[in-house]
Amino acid sequence: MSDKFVTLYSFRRCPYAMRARLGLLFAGVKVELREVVLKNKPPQMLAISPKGTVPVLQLTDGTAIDESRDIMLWALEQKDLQNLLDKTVRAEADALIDQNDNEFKYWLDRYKYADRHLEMAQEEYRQRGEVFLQQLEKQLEKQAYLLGDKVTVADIGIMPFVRQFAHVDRKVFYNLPYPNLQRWLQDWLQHPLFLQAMTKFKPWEEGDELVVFGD
Ligand SMILES: N[C@@H](CCC(=O)N[C@@H](CS)C(=O)NCC(=O)O)C(=O)O
Repeated sequence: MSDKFVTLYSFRRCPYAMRARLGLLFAGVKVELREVVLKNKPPQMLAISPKGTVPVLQLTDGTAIDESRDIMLWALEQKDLQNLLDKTVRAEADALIDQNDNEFKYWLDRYKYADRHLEMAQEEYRQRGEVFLQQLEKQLEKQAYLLGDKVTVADIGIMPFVRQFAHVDRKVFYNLPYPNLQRWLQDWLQHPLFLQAMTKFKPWEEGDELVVFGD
């Protein structure tokens, strides 16, 4: 960790790490980025968070935040120019993210890795996941973002998981009867901060030059 920067241990393709990076970018908080290879996690990361999941944010006082949701919140609590933590919808945002993390993610994993979960057919896993997508579609029928006409923490917290679901089979996803959800996802995939969140970095090694994320 440098003296000046908070450090983010990240993995580009991980949806949890994506939401953390989006939170930092929306907040305009610059961090030192350390790209992790999951098969070879840096001991520096494991020393501060032995559970070994990404993302992990290490604050300048050494404190580690090792839940993606807490990293988004920490970032937006520093600076929230676009009011992503809008108090009027905060409880709804929390409930929707809970549902994403506790229910949708379960079916998403099984849909994505159906060959490792032979109890049900892939299509059935997809349909279970779609229950959440139908709920999102209903929200998006009446507004541009999940909880209104402005971005909230629910959008950035959930978008990476819907993206992963869509990318299991794009053809199938874009043929489902969820035009508003498809439009919402498409908009996110082209959003400048999402594109910035997906910048590629080479895996971090001790002694590397500092990589600043969020410039
Ligand atoms: N609840 C954690 C979950 C993070 C998580 O499971 N990340 C995955 C990658 S997407 C991971 O690091 N898995 C450990 C591994 O594969 O070794 C969070 O929200 O940060």
